[in-house]
Amino acid sequence: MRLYDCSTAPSPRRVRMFIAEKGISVDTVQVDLASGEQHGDAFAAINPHRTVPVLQLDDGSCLTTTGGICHYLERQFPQPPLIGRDAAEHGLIVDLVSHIEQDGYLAIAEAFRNKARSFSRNALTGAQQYEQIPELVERGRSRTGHFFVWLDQTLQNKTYLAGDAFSMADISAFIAVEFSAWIKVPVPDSCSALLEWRDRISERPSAGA
Ligand SMILES: N[C@@H](CCC(=O)N[C@@H](CS)C(=O)NCC(=O)O)C(=O)O
Repeated sequence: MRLYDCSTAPSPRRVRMFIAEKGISVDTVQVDLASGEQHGDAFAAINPHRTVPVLQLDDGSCLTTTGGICHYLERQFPQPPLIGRDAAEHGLIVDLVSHIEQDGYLAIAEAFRNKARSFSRNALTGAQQYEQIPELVERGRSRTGHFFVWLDQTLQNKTYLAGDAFSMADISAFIAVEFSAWIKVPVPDSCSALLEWRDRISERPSAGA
């Protein structure tokens, strides 16, 4: 197996943290997103969507989303379980991750990619070029604030997002909260459950992966 990674980007960091929690090691190849390596022919042949992370399996086939990669690793390395210990918990974690991606990552990316000069013709990832829409910057920032409130409410009286067990939902949300620093939207002091949870997750060795 080989992980196509970018040490500075949030999505591959989710996979690195997942791998660290599993206690396994995977060879990695750095893809230089800043210089546009993802758009070169060599990487486009590996992932036509031109994003990282990508997990290349031993037979040469490639998984090209964080979700696909983490679900594959969960099947291959079931311990410790990170996507649920039973059917109900599995469904809950998949639900949570879906909301975190829609309302967290996409909101932050909307604010970031529609502002940063380096993305002036690449407001969305992938082969097609899309111009920035400046109005989406404020909308993304506002959505990020609502995302924090939702996380805070979800964490009331809980150690982890899905309950008493650490999971892929915590990994996904923790890195989304870290990603929000890129748009300088801080977690408000009123979100005390979220702030306490963030401190708890940041103490895990995998948080530095
Ligand atoms: N849906 C993909 C999204 C991955 C993604 O957006 N990755 C970003 C880095 S965090 C990327 O590769 N960006 C390439 C670019 O900006 O051109 C996943 O879940 O893995």
